Amino acid sequence: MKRISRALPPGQQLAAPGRWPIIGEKLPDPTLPLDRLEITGLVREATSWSLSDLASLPQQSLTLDIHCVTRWSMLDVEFSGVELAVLLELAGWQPSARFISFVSSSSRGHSSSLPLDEALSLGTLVALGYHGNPLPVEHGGPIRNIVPGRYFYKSVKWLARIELLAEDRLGYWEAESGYHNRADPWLEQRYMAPTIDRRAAQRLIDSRDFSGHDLRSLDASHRDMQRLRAVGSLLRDADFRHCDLRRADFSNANLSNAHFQGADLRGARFLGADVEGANFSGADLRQAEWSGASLIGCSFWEPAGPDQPARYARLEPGVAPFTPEQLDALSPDQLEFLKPFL
Ligand SMILES: Nc1nc2c(c(=O)[nH]1)N[C@H]1C(S)=C(S)[C@@H](COP(=O)(O)O)O[C@H]1N2
Ligand SMILES: [Mo]
Repeated sequence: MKRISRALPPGQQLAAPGRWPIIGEKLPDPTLPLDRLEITGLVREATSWSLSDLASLPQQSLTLDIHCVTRWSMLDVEFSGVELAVLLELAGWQPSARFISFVSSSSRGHSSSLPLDEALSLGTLVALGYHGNPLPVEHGGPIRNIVPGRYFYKSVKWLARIELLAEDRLGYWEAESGYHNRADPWLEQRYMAPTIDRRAAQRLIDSRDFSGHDLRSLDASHRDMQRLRAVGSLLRDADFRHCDLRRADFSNANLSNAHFQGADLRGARFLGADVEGANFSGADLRQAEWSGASLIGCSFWEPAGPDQPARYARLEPGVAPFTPEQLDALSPDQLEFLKPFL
């Protein structure tokens, strides 16, 4: 049995015990088969494996830590299956193959890629089992690749095809959402640089209307943006530290991993927003509205760091802004902090 496990990488926190969050697509495309794996591209011969073919190959078990880019981690998770190296050995690859793409049976053709040598040296597993049971479909079963040492978005659910390529082909999150293509959690490679130049960003900040824009990794820190309209905006990783955002409307926005430390968010609206992994430490959240918002991996306080004291969000005692389901998604120490307010 192999074991790959360490302490938590920077900016990660433990998920609620016993609750493995479901991130991204919830289910595969119902019209596509789930019990076959193709290996194609720059191989000696394209091969196709059924689930039982895979199960009859030597099974390797692997215990590792899951680190999701939205800041939750799970330690000591055990997967079992066939090592990628074994499958590729059987398929044989051409010398021109330098990248590997893992393609899912999903309606959006979800995929993720890695340099081939990296996929092999990291010990990528084509997993069929999870703690001794078949991998459940909501977590990518029956066949999923597992890439140790990378954010979990490199581990594709409902793996249907492995393709060897001469040039890299960005995966779904990497191309659509600016997730970092290297994805090393120890280097916090979460996102690529912003999509928008400084001048265009300044114009939007001045207009206080972000509605419908893609402003990933925008730097808007220390701005006065009271009543900002950001309905439906894409603001992953955006920096709103110490902003005045009183009565801003972030309804249905994607704010995963957004930074709100020290922001004034009194009366702000986050209805139906995705705030997974967002940081609200030290923010003033009185009268903010959260119904339907997804809070997996969110922070409302953070401990003291080398150059800053501990910071706590400000909430009204006795006013419970979150539902029990929303609280379920929080890490135990975040929940502990919120308890007196609920
Ligand atoms: N097909 C598919 N695979 C996927 C995703 C997805 O949306 N679709 N999301 C990725 C991301 S971002 C993460 S964190 C993990 C989540 O796996 P889980 O839902 O089993 O926790 O799956 C990865 N693989
Ligand atoms: Mo993720």
